[in-house]
Amino acid sequence: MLEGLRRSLRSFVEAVSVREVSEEELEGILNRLFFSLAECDVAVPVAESLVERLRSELAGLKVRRGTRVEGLARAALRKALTDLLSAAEPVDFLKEVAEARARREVFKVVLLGPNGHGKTLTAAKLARLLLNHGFTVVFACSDTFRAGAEEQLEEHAKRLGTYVVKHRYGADPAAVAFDAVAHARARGINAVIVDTAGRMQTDASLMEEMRKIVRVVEPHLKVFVGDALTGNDALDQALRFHGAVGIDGSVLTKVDADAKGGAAVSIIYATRKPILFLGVGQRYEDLMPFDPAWLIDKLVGG
Ligand SMILES: Nc1nc2c(ncn2[C@@H]2O[C@H](COP(=O)(O)OP(=O)(O)O)[C@@H](O)[C@H]2O)c(=O)[nH]1
Ligand SMILES: [Mg+2]
Repeated sequence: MLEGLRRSLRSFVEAVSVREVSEEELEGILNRLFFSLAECDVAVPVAESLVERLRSELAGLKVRRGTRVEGLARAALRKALTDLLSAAEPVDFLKEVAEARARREVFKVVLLGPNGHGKTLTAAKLARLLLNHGFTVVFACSDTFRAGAEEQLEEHAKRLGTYVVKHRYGADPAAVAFDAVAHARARGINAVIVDTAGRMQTDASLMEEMRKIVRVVEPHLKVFVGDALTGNDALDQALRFHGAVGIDGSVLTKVDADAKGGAAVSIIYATRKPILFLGVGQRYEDLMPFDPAWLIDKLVGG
């Protein structure tokens, strides 16, 4: 997990620490850092911003050899990453669900994102988490487009001991979501998780469909689900969905298989919205609450 990014940050720290470097050499080192960040799926504007911050922290400082410099370089990196990642206000998912329950509201979360990025499995993982914390949950199968979508969600529901509200294939996804909310209200169910489609004949009709679901359901959270393995594509898609409906945060999936690690930093920086969870495997419990401090520790070390 995240080895690539960790490695490129570590070689930066080493390059400035092993011996005294001139301003020119520092430029070369920062250049190399920029390219290795880009190779690790850190989006270009994010890599630029990180390098810029490091340049201003480290320039002027007569960079000398030894552990002191290593400490300074690490501190500069930590500071730069903290600035980047604090662009987003954190969201406490379980707390928000608990607060909705206290207000006697059904908590509504809509999962959005491209096909195959992990929406349906994430829906099941979120349900597992809520059930473990004593909430009741129902799914809305608002992917009425892809063959097998209902069966997939029903299989999860069966294993979790919960229920799927669904219509026929080709039905209006917003109507399904609306019915699920009504179903939850009528039965005192705490939360509705709306699973949506990722592919349509045209992009415009998919975005129109998402906007309609959001209009009808008025969700507490609109969560983009993006696959870390797709790197910069996940970032572009996050911005696309954010532009269409205004997301509240993201779940980054398949982080267990992601050797590069740049997608998380890029998505937070570009959307200015937090990552709520990381998907770190195919089991229901493979959902990790995301904490920027954890990421920074993992990337920069102590
Ligand atoms: N390794 C791993 N696989 C995942 C993760 N999340 C989803 N997947 C897999 O990715 C594939 C697509 O997931 P799915 O939920 O059907 O995507 P959807 O089309 O967005 O609903 C499935 O094979 C999932 O098991 C994850 O965090 N780690
Ligand atoms: Mg799906």
